[in-house]
Amino acid sequence: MSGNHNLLRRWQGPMTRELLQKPAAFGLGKVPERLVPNATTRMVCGFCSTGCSLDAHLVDGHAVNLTPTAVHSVNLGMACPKGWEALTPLEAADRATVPLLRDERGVLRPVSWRKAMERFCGEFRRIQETHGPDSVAWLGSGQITTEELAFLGALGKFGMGIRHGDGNTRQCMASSVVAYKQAFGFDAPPFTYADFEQSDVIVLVGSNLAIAHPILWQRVLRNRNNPQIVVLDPRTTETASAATLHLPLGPKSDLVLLYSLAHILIARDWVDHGFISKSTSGYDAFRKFVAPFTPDFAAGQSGLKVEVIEQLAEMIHNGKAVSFWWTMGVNQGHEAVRTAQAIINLALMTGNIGRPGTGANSITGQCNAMGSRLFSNTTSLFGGRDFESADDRRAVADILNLSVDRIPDTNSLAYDEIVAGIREGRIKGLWLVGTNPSHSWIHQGEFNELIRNLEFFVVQDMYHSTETAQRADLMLPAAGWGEKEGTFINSERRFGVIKKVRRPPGEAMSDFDIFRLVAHFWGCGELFADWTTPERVFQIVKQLSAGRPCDITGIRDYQALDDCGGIQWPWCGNGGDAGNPPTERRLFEDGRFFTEDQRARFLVETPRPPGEVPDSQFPWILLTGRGTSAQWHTQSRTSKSQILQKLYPAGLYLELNPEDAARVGVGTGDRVRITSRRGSIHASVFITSTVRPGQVFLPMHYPQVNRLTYAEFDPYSRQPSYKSCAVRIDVAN
Ligand SMILES: Nc1nc2c(c(=O)[nH]1)N[C@H]1C(S)=C(S)[C@@H](COP(=O)(O)OP(=O)(O)OC[C@H]3O[C@@H](n4cnc5c(=O)[nH]c(N)nc54)[C@H](O)[C@@H]3O)O[C@H]1N2
Ligand SMILES: Nc1nc2c(c(=O)[nH]1)N[C@H]1C(S)=C(S)[C@@H](COP(=O)(O)OP(=O)(O)OC[C@H]3O[C@@H](n4cnc5c(=O)[nH]c(N)nc54)[C@H](O)[C@@H]3O)O[C@H]1N2
Ligand code: SF4
Ligand SMILES: [Mo]
Repeated sequence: MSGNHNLLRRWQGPMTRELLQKPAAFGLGKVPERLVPNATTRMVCGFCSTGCSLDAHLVDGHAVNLTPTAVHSVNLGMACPKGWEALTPLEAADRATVPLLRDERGVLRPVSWRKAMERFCGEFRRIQETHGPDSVAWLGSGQITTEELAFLGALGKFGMGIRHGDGNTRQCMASSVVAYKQAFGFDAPPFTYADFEQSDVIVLVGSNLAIAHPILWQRVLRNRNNPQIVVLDPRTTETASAATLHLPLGPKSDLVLLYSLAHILIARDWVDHGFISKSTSGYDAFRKFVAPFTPDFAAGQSGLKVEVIEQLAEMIHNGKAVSFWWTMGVNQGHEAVRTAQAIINLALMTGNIGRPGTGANSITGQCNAMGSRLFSNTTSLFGGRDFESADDRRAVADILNLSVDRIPDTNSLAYDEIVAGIREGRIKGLWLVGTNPSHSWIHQGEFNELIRNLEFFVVQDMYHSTETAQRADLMLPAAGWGEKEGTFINSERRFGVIKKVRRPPGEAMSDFDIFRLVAHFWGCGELFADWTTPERVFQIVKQLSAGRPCDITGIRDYQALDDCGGIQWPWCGNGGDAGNPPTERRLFEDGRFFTEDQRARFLVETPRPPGEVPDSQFPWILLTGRGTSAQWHTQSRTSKSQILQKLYPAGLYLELNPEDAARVGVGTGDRVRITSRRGSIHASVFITSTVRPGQVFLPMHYPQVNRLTYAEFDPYSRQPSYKSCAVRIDVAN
């Protein structure tokens, strides 16, 4: 900390001092300095979407330690290593403590907040005036709070006139969003975590739950029905090894396999006719469509045995409560939306939805991906509304008390289209908040080339050292989880609060306060006169949710969230009296969906191969994903804990099957070069039969991995297909 204070003294220009001492002069009002005073306070974790509750233990408002909350319906007293170590990354030496601006010599140098803001707003305005209002864009993050996402979305679109805003949830959840919207009429994951314990058949598709959602895996292990646990994953993951049935299907053969399961269920009349006729539409067309997808055909396409496919169909039929879960093995694919819908189709046709232990359930990734999906004002207008609907625009304008022509009447470009806009010279200014695409974006080499063409590139992050921050023209120092207030929405639709239990280092400010500052310097501060504290904005978010499927008007305030251990949407209270909601709720118990006719839709499309498949030059399929439960994404946070460091390999490793290792002539620990059409990287070999011959696996946490990936996108969700490209392996010399 003392280093930060020195920096503060050294670099605090008079304007910055003025900002910190007289915030009102900057439209900031009183900077909320609400460090929680009591000895222990409760907050949700800031890594994954499980949303575990953690108790921070405080001395003079400063968290000195934390433990998982003993009694809480989400994590039942447990936390994974990241949760236990959540405070440590806040103390890292590479925290950004002052704004940094690139000087004429190309060096990032500390500047005052006033200078930073003048430059940011000046450059973005200049670009808009020269190249048109749509020549600047922003990308947000599922790791900032709902209130911050709402602020960024309102400021960007209504205040600054920026039409194109997207976020890192595109890399992650977009396919689920579109699949649900089309099938259910709203982006509505139906489950509650108790479903993991109440199923007798649990089908996990492209999910490595034991690593990526370790506490949800613990919930599976608590299931007393002696459940069948089925894993569909090309690799024998930690989750697959613990399953009762593992189907190591060929990469990207899910769609054919899922259609053939439907084929078998129909052929044997193992379907719920009552549910289908009462609650769904499109079944007849669906039945005809899946007729050619025989088990033989699926076996040929997926490399699985016919008997295994039939065995799974039988399990689904025999199960009393069957739940289907999916994650990135589905969402990150070239036909991801249809694959997710093929899972939804199975749940619908067997009536496995709306009852305990059932559901077509997409598990979310980041702690607040759900907040981003509903309230970031990027792909959908606030509250899951439609930018293209005049009624929806009018409703939002009325709630926010702004002129309706401030609301764009067309949708934003998707992330990859913003990148394409940079390529084509249409986008000249980019503002990133809480995401690190120089590491995480698909075909990273191209992205890193392209951002050099930007006229002004702003990165707002907790650390000045990220691959992306190092490339910025302006770096804005942000407070992180634990240093600010707000809400996250977890995978089961539960709102939970985060709290300020640490002071941000140096001059770093919460994203919320940075947005207030931007509004002031842009000259649209009056639009946000009411947006003074996160809790005030929570009340605005409540209004934006009113009458929507995600209605939360019954949640009184943050205190109510604390008292109830979080509250799932929807919650509009009981007849005006907010009351206490039940601790667990699932959607669609009445068999009615959010579509116009209240029926869920069967949706299908002919499967097709991915854009890049192995050939003689690049004979292996490269799979990527999470490596360990101690590593988070691009490692800006998890690499800062010495405890977590001990739980994962320091350098990049390639998982290679023994047969393939013999073919290449390498053993465990040897160095290899992995080459795709886009780049070449080095890794050490880890020989393991968890990957099949012809397939290799690289964990995404190491910065070089996305040099190899092939930029292909689902046509409906525009989500990148991170999980399949063709590579060659050579002995490194
Ligand atoms: N420890 C840790 N936990 C995390 C994260 C983290 O970085 N670290 N990130 C969080 C986020 S944002 C997300 S989105 C989730 C991701 O959670 P998961 O999706 O569970 O994690 P992944 O490892 O990306 O992918 C899951 C599996 O998909 C498999 N797969 C690859 N191709 C296919 C295919 O064609 N079909 C099928 N069926 N499977 C395939 C891979 O082999 C992999 O085992 O994790 C969250 N939790
Ligand atoms: N090859 C491959 N690539 C992948 C994937 C894969 O499976 N394979 N998975 C994809 C998926 S699912 C995801 S979600 C993405 C994740 O990709 P990213 O979003 O790029 O990953 P993170 O490392 O989580 O980046 C978050 C950044 O925000 C910063 N940060 C954290 N908290 C705050 C805050 O409160 N405010 C601000 N301003 N900054 C903050 C962190 O320091 C970090 O730099 O990666 C994708 N990339
Ligand atoms: S499982 Fe997810 S929410 Fe729970 S402690 Fe680990 S990272 Fe945090
Ligand atoms: Mo994700």
